[in-house]
Amino acid sequence: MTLTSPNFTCSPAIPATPDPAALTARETFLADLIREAGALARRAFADTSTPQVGMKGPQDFLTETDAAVEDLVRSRIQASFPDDSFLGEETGGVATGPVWVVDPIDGTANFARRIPHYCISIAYVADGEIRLGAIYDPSHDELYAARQGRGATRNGTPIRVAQTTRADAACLELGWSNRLPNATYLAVLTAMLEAGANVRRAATGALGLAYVADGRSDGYAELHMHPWDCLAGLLLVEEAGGRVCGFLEADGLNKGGAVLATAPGLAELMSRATNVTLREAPN
Ligand code: LIP
Repeated sequence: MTLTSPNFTCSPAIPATPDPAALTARETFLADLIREAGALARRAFADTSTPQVGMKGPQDFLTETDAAVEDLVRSRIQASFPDDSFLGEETGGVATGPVWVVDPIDGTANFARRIPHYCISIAYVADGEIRLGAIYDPSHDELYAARQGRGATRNGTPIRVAQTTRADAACLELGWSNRLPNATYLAVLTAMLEAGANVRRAATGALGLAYVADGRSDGYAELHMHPWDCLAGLLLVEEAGGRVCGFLEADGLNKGGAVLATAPGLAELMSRATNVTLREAPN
């Protein structure tokens, strides 16, 4: 089975390491942008008129708000950083050189059923590295942010992954979709449960990853995710002291791929249960 994400192409990354000032400008811009986009999503969520919900495929929902948020984010980025590329879940794009990778509403299935557990996820990738990541939960006004090498925060307060080491005290999250056979996910779920862990699924992988970074969850795994679902969250977890898989190294920007992010004390359990290799822990 070849798993490729639709509607965008990716050419070899053009090495481009933004200078610190250019990255700081994007970091500040991103915090303001994701809150503006979150306010749009929150207004739409509060609108009790019948939401327009379409289906992109089995169990793959699309709301008017997904499209509206992506349009807003794309237009703001193109106005402020016209030389950067854009790659969005709903309108695609070309991931060459420095690129913004955007999920306008992650947790669309929740949003469509008026479950207040969804977020906006935006990452900035340059020179083959995730440089910036932001995940905003409009329902709780929680903004998760990270810059490569400078830690992770929630609403400006530094966050760290959990110190959990015992499987029978662990709470993990497993995501799934119909891009892989059910048996594949059931094998992982069985391994986690038999190890003694508790397992959740909340239908927004980005928030699931943010919660690992924040110590609210001990690990997140999903055996195929699109780049817009996971890049911001992977940076958050690594910057908060967690262990993550090498998503970009496995050509995830072009093909998507397996995602694993975990508290350090559960790294071996999670890697064994999912058969996903983790990046070496930083010194
Ligand atoms: C969601 C992902 C989640 C996956 C869901 C869905 P969306 O993204 O964040 O990891 O398990 O099936 O794909 O579609 O809500 O943006």
